[in-house]
Amino acid sequence: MKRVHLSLGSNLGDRTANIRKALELLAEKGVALRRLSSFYRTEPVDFRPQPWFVNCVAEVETDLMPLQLLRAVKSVERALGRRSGVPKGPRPIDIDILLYENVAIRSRELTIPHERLSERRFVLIPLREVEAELRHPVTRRTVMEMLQETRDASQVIKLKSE
Ligand code: PH2
Ligand code: MG
Ligand code: MG
Repeated sequence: MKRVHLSLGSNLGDRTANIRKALELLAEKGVALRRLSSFYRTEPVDFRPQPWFVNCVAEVETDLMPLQLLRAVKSVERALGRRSGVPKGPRPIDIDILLYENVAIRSRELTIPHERLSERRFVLIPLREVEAELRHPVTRRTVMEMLQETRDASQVIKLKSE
């Protein structure tokens, strides 16, 4: 089994329900949930004029190889109504592969670790909750160090747990 960290986000429809449904559908495809961060209300970054997101980070285990995992992720996004629209614009679900063991991959289809991992508070804050001591496989920075060094100042607000 490989240990993987995923970032999940939604800013259309019932945002927390979309994320929970995505985790259920991933489990059906052999991507088993091990740990889940709190849910956070997060200010949009990159493309600002859109609704706030709900974001979280999941630690999962899978036997799928990286490109198989990417296909599973894309099929779950489609099942939840994801359509190609404005790049970085509103979406019912976005599932990004942040880390896959200590693997570093750079191909046309997939880059692991995720290219913007160290720049996004909406990723680093939930990731810190799940695995504070984790190190970026390429830069060797811990999550805490990346969080201290990021220039992102967008708001990330913990939701009350249900
Ligand atoms: N995803 C994006 C672009 N901007 N902003 C927040 N707060 N959360 C996201 O998940 C997000 C974003 C593109 O994937
Ligand atoms: Mg994304
Ligand atoms: Mg994505």
